[in-house]
Amino acid sequence: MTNRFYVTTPIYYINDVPHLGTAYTTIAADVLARYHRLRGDETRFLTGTDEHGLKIQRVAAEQGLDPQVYADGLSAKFRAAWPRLGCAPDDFIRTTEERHMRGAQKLWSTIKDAGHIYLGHYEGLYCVACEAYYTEKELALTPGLCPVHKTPVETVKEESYFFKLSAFQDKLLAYYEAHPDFVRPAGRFNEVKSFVKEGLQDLSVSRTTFNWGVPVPGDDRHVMYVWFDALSNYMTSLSAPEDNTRFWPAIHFVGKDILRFHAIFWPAFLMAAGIELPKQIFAHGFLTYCGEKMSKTLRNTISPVELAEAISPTVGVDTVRYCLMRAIAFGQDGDFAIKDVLQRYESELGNNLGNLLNRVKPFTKEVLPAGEPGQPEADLLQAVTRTVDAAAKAFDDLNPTGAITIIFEVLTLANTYINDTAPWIAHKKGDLKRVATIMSPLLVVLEVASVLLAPVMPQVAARVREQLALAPIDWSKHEALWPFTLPVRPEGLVVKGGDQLFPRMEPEKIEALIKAFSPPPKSTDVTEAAPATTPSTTETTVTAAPAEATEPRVRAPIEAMPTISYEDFARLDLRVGIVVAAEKVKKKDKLLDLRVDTGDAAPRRIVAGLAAAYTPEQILGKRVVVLCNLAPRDFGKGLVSEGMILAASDEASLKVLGVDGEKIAGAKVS
Ligand code: ME8
Repeated sequence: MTNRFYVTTPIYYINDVPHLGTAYTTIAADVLARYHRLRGDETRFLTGTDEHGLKIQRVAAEQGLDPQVYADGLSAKFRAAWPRLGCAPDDFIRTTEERHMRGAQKLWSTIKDAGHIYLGHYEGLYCVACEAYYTEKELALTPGLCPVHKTPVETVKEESYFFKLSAFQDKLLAYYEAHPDFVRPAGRFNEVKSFVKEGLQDLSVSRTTFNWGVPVPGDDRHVMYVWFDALSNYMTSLSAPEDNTRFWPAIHFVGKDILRFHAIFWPAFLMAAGIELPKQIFAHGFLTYCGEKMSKTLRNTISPVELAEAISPTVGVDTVRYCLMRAIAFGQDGDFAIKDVLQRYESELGNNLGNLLNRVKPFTKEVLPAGEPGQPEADLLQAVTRTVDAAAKAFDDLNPTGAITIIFEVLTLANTYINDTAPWIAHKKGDLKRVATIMSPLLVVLEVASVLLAPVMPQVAARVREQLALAPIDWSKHEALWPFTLPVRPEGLVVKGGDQLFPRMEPEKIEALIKAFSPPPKSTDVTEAAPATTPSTTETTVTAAPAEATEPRVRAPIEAMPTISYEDFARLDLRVGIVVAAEKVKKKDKLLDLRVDTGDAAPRRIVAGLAAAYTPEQILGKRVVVLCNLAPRDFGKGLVSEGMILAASDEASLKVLGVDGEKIAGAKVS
């Protein structure tokens, strides 16, 4: 019987572009999907975008865009980002697609026909960013504010369809009891059980206050609650365009923030519709940045593609994948730190994996008959066999961190084996048979590693295989390649060699990476720096900065402007603004189309000639100084700028003016 594996990520909200946090889930799902492909399982990996709801309708309106046009643009960014991170989903579903809307309506009708949906009224405290209601109790620690986003909740009252969630309390508890691995990790499963035991209330599953959603079948005054719509994607993707329903049930990978929706609501909907429940729901932890969840709303995100490209055009993507999977035990929280990434690049990837390949290359350029293997050779091969089994167990157990640790242990053993057997001595003596004997298990280690590491580092694995003169892995075939039987190297196959896998980084590059991907220093850093007698890091950075300009730059003569009165100056409405959205203007390569939060009811549109100096990703989230009462300027085709961002320019560059510290949007500049 064919084994099947169906893994899903959450479908991401499109209120911004993908970041390292969302990449974390997607990469984890890709790693597991690739592992199953290598096991020969029929595998399906689904991701996509969640495009309905008030949040999206509002952002689109703020940008003066039709929600569908807005959704098309943002969804395309998600679709394009994943292959650039080595991820190969089998399907990318969008909730605005016809196939999905039809599927969601079918699920609704099945549940309604079974008598589990009724019409009523709802009043509650709603967080638009979560698209969820909160009880007073849940807001006890953050009165009036969403506990996740720290933004105000709104009181919402509306006619609504309700799902009879209360009727599923006992059924859910019985199911949990019978399926002890339904939710993992176990600690989170306990939280889910406690929540259900406290009692479930019926769930409001439709909205009338906005219309950007899937119409409720038979009552188009209502659109479906975005979570009802979104959760159904895991099934709707299987029904169209072709029938893939054989893949159900799925394993859902989700962040811990949305576990309740997946472990309570979703199973209850499925029970109500008479559909088999998911195989498992795995809630992983948060990727944090300086201890805070990396999130679009908190504006502390890092672009994974930019990070990967900055590390290396060849192995940057796999370095990012490796670090995310290795550094953060799957299920726990973990902080992103560029220094940690650089350290792993050098010590684990460079000094262990890269070094092993390098050390083998000089002794394997020709085919030589090997002698009888001795104890060290036999020991190493046994360790490889154990590694193949143990890594498979770890991946089967959804523990990529464990799998990587196990695989790297055998690489360390192989490096120690080279130290102990010292092939260079035999080589110097001209004992080439001994050299070949020593090399023989090392070639097995490297070939096996090129498969075992392929789920996490597909491009690096391909490079290792190329250098070893092995055929590339064909991911499109569901071929069982996991080396439970150790490979035998064909006679006559010499090692091709090639560039270093992880070349040592120059100190300047390391410094530039640290600078680019470290959090901005807090405003207090300068005043809290070490006493003046000891040079502090802050001081070093400050004094080092002017040295960047190696040649003294000659300033053009300045033409003084006429003097103005203080009253003239006071008429300028200068404020701190935060760039909340940015994109290039088509066919105008100097312009960026920005939305800047200047403390007004809605972000203002500013069209700025900054495209040569900043990419949209670089300017996003920046605190800038905005002249807010400048007369609007029309750039044509509806492109009207409502202010000006102050920037300093000389012949060399153009830089926007920032503000020290974390001043709020709208803070007065004078
Ligand atoms: O919740 N660390 O979408 P979303 C780890 N549309 N994972 C993170 C993360 C971080 N800092 N930030 C985001 C939604 N994620 C809904 C889902 S599914 C039917 C609907 C990941 O764009 C994590 O998987 O807010 C989290 O659960 C998901 O992105 C939330 O993405």
